[in-house]
Amino acid sequence: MAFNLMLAFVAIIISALRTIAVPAEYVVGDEKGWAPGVNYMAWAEGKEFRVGDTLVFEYNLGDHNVIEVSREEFKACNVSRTRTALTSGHDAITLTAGGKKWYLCGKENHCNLGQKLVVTILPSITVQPAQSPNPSTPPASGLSKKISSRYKLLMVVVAAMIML
Ligand SMILES: [Cu+2]
Repeated sequence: MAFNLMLAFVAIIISALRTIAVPAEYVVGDEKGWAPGVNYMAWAEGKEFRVGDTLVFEYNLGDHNVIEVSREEFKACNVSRTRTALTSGHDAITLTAGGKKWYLCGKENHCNLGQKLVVTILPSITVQPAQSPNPSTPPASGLSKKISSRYKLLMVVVAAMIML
């Protein structure tokens, strides 16, 4: 009895863990890094940035910097307020909220040369594991996915309480 419960508990935990998305780390520009003349629009296209993910800006110390700016400043390549620049050469920014974020390099005319990045950050969500091959199972809608992962979490809690 206890063993069966334990097996069920382990199965539920594994199942629940599979629904949790692992945060991703993106090196901005990949091997080109953070530099003028790189098309960061193209780089960002098709990527899904989510809350919890990290952007890493790689560049030679002193050559560039990273400033988070407003949409207007981004468009104009003109930092109109006093803002703190990141200058380490390996600037990691963890995305903590959904929505748009704008970054540019504040050195010389680098922004005008394309050293600017806008990202759209999606909420961190749990991702359902691959559909079971069972054809009788209809594809779950977004809502039922949420309910089912909540249900799994509830089951984990219940199972833990029973075991304690
Ligand atoms: Cu620069």
